[in-house]
Amino acid sequence: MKEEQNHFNLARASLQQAISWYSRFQRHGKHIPNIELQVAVKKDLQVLKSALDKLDQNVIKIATFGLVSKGKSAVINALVGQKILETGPINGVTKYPRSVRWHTPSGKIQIELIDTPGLDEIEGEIRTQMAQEIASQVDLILFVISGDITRIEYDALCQLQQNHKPLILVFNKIDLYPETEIKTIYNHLQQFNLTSNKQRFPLNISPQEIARISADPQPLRMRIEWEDGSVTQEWENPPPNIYELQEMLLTILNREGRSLLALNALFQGKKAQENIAKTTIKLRQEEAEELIWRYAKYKALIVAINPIAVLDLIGGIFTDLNLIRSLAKLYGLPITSYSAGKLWKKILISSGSLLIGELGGSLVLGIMKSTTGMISIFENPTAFTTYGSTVLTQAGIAGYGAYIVGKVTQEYLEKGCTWGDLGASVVIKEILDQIDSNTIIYRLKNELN
Ligand SMILES: Nc1nc2c(ncn2[C@@H]2O[C@H](COP(=O)(O)OP(=O)(O)O)[C@@H](O)[C@H]2O)c(=O)[nH]1
Ligand SMILES: [Mg+2]
Repeated sequence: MKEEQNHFNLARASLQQAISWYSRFQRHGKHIPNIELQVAVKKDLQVLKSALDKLDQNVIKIATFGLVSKGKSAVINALVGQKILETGPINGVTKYPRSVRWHTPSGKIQIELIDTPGLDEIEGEIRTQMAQEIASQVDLILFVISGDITRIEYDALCQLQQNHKPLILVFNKIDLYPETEIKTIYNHLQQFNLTSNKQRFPLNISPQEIARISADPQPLRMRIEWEDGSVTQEWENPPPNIYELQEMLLTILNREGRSLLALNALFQGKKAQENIAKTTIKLRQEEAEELIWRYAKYKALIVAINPIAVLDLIGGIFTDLNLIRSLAKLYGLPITSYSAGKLWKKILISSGSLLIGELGGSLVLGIMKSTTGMISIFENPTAFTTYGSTVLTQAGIAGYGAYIVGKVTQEYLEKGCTWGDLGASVVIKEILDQIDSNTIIYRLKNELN
């Protein structure tokens, strides 16, 4: 419980920090505000704010997904104990997503149940888009199947899994399929995993995440024998058998509901921030190119005019760090000077041989430059040309190095904008690292790694 509250608070702080950062008008330093950019990131900023709102409302959203007539609407009715949503055997009773409040027996958690049209009811693009949109907003997914799991359902499940939401496979209508065991469904899933081309991201559902229920059992014909010896037949509606799902949901929500909320809001916020970064980098492209070239020239110049080996190396590093900071300022993406240093190290590793060559070469050439420059020039006329060409080579490599640093910085700023202190990615990682292995979130952790 304490841990859950901590996760919740961390997520809040992280989102608040991001909102205040991206709402700040002056975050682009001295650069002229780009109106086009402000308009372009408006929607993502809104998403960021709604992630925080959702956290504050403290309502857990659960959506049903599945093919038509599997009983998605019936499952929600059974959970709330009322026939609120229309159900029916003909295709397409549920036309639009609808949501229903569920007051749980304990009353502690607020839950919103979202009913969706069947995945096979609306056509192609729109269907995928709507499903993904809902899936990206909810905290938990109930995927309803009955009879057996089909290839189409398996594919839909794989696609939903990309949202990194906990998922319960609801095997409905067990009154019609009393023989089917969880093990059977599980084995079929495994089979699909083996024969699919998605082996790199196999569907990851454990038997503990499969619930067998009958949300709206078929009426039973009852034979009634009366005292006077007469016999009549009557139809009786058995009550829903939803116990297994209810237990599963309540356990999850009590154990990790708030952590789930926190994680979800963070994922939503992370995506919005990455979008903002991407848009910013795209719309500031020209200014950035100019900046990078200017620094490349600077660096080449510093290296060329500096006769002392170690100093030109240090000068080069300074230019690189400044370039990183200037780019971060231009884009207005969060980066501290501490992370500029770390970024530089990363860049050094990632752009590998070239920069290391620059460093190594810089030292060797620099020393040659120092020795030929300081001592030999006066004694040996050919040393002068050696000095000159060494300088040119070294300056060229250094300038190109700065260019690479600039390019890689763009990439890192785009991906790394959520990796600072209290950044969404950092907090997500922290929550996942603390989570117990018996939780449903734990599965997400493996999925994300
Ligand atoms: N036998 C049986 N029928 C069910 C069960 N759950 C739902 N149904 C029926 O299946 C049909 C489709 O249900 P509905 O909830 O509208 O499916 P949806 O399209 O997935 O929302 C309806 O006629 C329901 O009465 C169940 O547990 N057992
Ligand atoms: Mg329906």
